[in-house]
Amino acid sequence: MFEKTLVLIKPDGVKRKLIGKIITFYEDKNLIISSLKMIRANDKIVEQHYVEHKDKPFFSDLINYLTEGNIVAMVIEGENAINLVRKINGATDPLTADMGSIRGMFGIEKQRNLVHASDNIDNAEREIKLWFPKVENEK
Ligand code: FUP
Repeated sequence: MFEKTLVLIKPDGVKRKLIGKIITFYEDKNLIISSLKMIRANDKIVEQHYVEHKDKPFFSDLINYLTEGNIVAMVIEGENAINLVRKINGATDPLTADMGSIRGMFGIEKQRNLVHASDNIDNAEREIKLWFPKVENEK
């Protein structure tokens, strides 16, 4: 199925100058970057983004991490884009992530794991609206 998914390159990915390498992973699998912007996120948007984790013990650390520096937000499209992008990203913990994945190759720790990608169609739609609320969303 042709899908859209929301991907973030988190502040550690930007600081470590991995933007180009990370985007290349997606493009090399023929996925399309249909929207892209760099932003410094505020607490409000990140809290909404990670609403499903709001009661977890790591929630406040997660908000601090996502707001500490610039983020690259992207909408990525293609056949099975949701699952394909999550496979390219690798498991949440870089220690267990496949070595050929972004987190497996460049990840150092479980929380600062470089990238985010939507995990299902409903969340993809919700997250795309959250990060790209205006014209980009109407394409
Ligand atoms: P993922 O879907 O791979 O991004 O992972 P989750 O939705 O499970 O977790 C979201 C973010 O919370 C992760 F990217 C990192 C952080 N996290 C922790 O800091 N500690 C944990 O035990 C689990 C997740």
